[in-house]
Amino acid sequence: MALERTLSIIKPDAVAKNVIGEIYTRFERAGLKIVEAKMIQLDDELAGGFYAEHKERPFYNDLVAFMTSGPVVVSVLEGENAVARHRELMGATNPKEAATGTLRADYAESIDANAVHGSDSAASAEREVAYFFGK
Ligand code: IDP
Repeated sequence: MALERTLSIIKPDAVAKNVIGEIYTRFERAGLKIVEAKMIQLDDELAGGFYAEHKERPFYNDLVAFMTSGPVVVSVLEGENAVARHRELMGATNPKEAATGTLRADYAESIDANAVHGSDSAASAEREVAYFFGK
C-alpha cells in the first residue's frame, strides 16, 4: 500500500493538559511520521471554515468557541494507511464510546472537548492538509 497523509489536530483541551508529547509518541509508535507541524491559535474564521460542513449543526457555535479557546497543534502524519490508522488511535468521537487505550478514552473529557481531530477519509485529508499547509 502506498504512503498516505492525514491531518491531525491536538485540540485546546489536550494542549492545556500537557500531553502533546504523549500523543506524538503514540503516533510515532504506530508508524506515523510527523512531516509537518505548527502550534497556532485559531480564530473564528479559521476554525469556522475548517468545520464548515457542520455549520447547520446545533453544536457548531460551541465547537468553534472550543477550538478557539486556546492554542492547537496541527500536524500532517504520513504512513501506510495513515487515515484509518490515525482514526483507530483516536477512538470514537464521544469518549464514552471510545475503546480502551485510544487517545479519546485516555485524554478526552466529553464529546465537545475530545482532545484530537483526524481526517475521516483520503479526500478530507487532502482538503484539510491544504487548508492548513497549502498544496
Ligand atoms: P470527528 O471529530 O470524530 O471526525 P465529527 O462528526 O466530524 O467527528 O465532528 C466534529 C467535532 O464536532 C467532534 O470532534 C466534536 O468535537 C464535535 N461534535 C460532534 N458531534 C457533536 C455533538 O453531538 N455534540 C457536541 N459536539 C459534537
